[in-house]
Amino acid sequence: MKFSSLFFIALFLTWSFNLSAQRNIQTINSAWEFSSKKNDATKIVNIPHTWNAEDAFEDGKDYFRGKGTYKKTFFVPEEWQEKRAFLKFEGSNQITTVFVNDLKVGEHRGGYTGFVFDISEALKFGKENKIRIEVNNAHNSNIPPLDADFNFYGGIYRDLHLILTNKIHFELENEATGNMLIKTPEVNSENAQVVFETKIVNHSQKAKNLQVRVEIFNPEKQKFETLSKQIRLSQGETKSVNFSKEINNPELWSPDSPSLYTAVAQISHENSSEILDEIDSRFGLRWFEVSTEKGFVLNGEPIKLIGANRHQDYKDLGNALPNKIHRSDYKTIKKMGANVIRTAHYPQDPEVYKICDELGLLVWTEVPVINDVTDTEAYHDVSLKMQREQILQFFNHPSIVMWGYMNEIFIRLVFNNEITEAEKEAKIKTSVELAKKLEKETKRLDPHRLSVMALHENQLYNESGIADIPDVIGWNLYFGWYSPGLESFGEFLDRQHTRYPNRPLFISEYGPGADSRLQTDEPKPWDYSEAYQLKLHRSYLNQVQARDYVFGMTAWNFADFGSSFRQDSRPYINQKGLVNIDRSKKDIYHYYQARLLDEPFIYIAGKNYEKRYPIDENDSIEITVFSNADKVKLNIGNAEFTSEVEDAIAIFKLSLPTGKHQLMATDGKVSHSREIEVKYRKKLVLDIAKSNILVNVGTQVNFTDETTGETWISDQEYKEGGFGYVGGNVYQKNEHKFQGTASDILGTENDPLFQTMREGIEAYKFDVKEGKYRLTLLFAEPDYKASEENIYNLNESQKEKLTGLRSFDVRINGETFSKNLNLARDYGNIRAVKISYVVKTQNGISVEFEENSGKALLSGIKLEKL
Ligand code: GCB
Repeated sequence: MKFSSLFFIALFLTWSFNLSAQRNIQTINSAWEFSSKKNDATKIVNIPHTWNAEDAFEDGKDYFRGKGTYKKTFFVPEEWQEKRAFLKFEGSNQITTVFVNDLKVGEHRGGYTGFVFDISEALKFGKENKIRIEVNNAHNSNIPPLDADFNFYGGIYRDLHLILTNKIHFELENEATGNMLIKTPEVNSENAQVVFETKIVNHSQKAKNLQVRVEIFNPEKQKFETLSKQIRLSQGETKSVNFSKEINNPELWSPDSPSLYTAVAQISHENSSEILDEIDSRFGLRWFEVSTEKGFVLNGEPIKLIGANRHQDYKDLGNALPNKIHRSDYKTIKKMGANVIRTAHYPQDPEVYKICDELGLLVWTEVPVINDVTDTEAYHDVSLKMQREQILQFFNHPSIVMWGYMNEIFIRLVFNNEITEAEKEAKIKTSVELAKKLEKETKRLDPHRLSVMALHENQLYNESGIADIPDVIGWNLYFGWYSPGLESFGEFLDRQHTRYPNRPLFISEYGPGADSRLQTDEPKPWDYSEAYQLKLHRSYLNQVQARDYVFGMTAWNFADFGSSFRQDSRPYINQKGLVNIDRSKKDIYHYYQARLLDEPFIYIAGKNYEKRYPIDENDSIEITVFSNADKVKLNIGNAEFTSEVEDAIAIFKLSLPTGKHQLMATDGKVSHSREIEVKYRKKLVLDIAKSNILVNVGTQVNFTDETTGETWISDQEYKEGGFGYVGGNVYQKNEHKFQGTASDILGTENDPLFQTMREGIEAYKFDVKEGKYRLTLLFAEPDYKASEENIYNLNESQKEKLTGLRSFDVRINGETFSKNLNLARDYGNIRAVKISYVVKTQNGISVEFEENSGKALLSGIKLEKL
């Protein structure tokens, strides 16, 4: 069959609905014809879909933000004349316009909430029909988010459903998207007051006498109540029908016991058993309050909230995730011992709130009003609409305890040097006004939950009064990362508490970037090592545990996520995750398990730190064990060691011979094993025939290449009989960062290896024996400002002029191997450069760097015996 006819079949859809009286819901995710302005070639895609899954991670800060079009043709049977048809989107970023047979049936602004369009009037019965959906993710100053540290992936990235109902049905449109609202205004351990609010639409040509029922099922799925009302609906009328019920001895919902009730609402004709429409929803019964004295109190019990934030993207998928991944993420979070989650920075997939209800995870959910506000009515209105949609769509979930509406809203303002005082005042004014409107709307819709916003470390939030608007505030605090000093964290909190003694505080974000490829025993801020991540999280956990007025904390972030402008050790990825973007776990995830789980837990840290390179046999190796016991044992062969546990950490300092060792840690109830391999640095030059020497020059961190499995060990100063650098300094681009350059190094996946370097280096020496060797030097020019294209477009004489920039000779054992090496001129700036030299020596290798202009530098060095 030719492709064109296959194509036609793929897109020609006959909806095989069973035309029973009740509503019929089905996904229409498969085989849409997709085209976009970026790439004119049409292709067939399945929803969930984003067009930015790849380009948001490619070189350069931009990814396509514009219009994408989805098309499909389908046959609508005659019988549908008796029905109403709706399209229900769970989320599509960010302006979505739907046409049926070229008639516009609706437009929705905002990328993170659901919406429903009634397409009934646009259908042609007994004929083919066309749907065209245009989605646009271009920057729009009237739609939040204006700016944020994550990718605004475009597309219909959540499920799309077609819903067919009887002409008499529960309302689907408007922000509540078909849910009956279930309110629990009063709950205590004896009684729960529950209100069920529905809206019924009569789209038929006649007035109708109807019966509306709500059946209630307990968490054991037994029906224990049927509430019922008779109503009369005239033609075209929509009517609210509410029920209330007092439930005695309620089975309360909590993280330990997430009991869920179910309500099923039905419409039938008066005196008829035939059901015209049916909807259902789960709900939970719980109450809570928060104060500085008691912290967060759920069902009368204080509970310190500890958990994480979570973004909705994933390796290679962008934000177009199957529900399975949404569910498994939250299971992983629960298994960490967390009891709270912040769905930063936007409402997430409906599946997310379902799983949080089921697992028992408390939720702070928020709308994406981030970093900046536009002072227009349109921007304010969309923000308010988003909050309405979020609240009404997710109202029934007992897991949700906080409705958020702003994140770091003054951050752009604070860092903008060009803004005038008057502009600044105007920004503050419009932000405060919007916050007041959002607060009012939040409370109007739901007076029983807490309202919240997240602030960055700046007093403007207090001074402007914005921090006093919501019930509670969250601070996003990055002491020990963006600002110096881990202890400054607690000091900051204490100052806040002294000034605002009645304000319960939440730490909505904290954490450093960490890369599983980078390991060290001497962690420092900005080295991206897992050890520094452990150090920071340990300290923050201790400091929060010591302060009752802090009612909770959520780590930034559960998983690494895409952010196209970031230039960290993995470019385009924010690496503050407790797990990687593919959800493989970093050590820190297991540390939280040891801190938070009640059941016995033990874990030998260092999943990516199995090779250890101490200096010599007198130098001990540090083995870190995470455990929630008081004491743990570590067995290596026949030897057994015991250590006390502090802050869920036991440290064993051991001297082990060269070679592989099986470690087994136990607390007597559970155990964990790991193999490590020890190689002493002093022996490396003697053993060069057996294994190469690879050094990550300019840093105290070991780097493991994920492709080759090779470890580039931390750098060291030369000492006789060994190897190491002579002269120079650790390169530091930004005085705040203690080492390296924060740039995407072109032409390599091993950015950290090239990002750190030694500048002004005089020599690198290896005291190896006579023989033939391959010596590989790694460089990257970190400074040169001209763009790469410029360099390639220059003619020879123009290039010659650039020799004034950094240039040096590489001499090996006195012989010049590279003359006038000018990395910018010859390769381009910020590009990985690798040069291998074959070297014959009688005794030792000494690589000397002779500067012609600027300072010499070196990123890495590898020596192999040939
Ligand atoms: C923040 C923001 C968050 C960023 C994070 C970071 O304060 O709220 O969106 O991703 O810092 O990693 O810089």
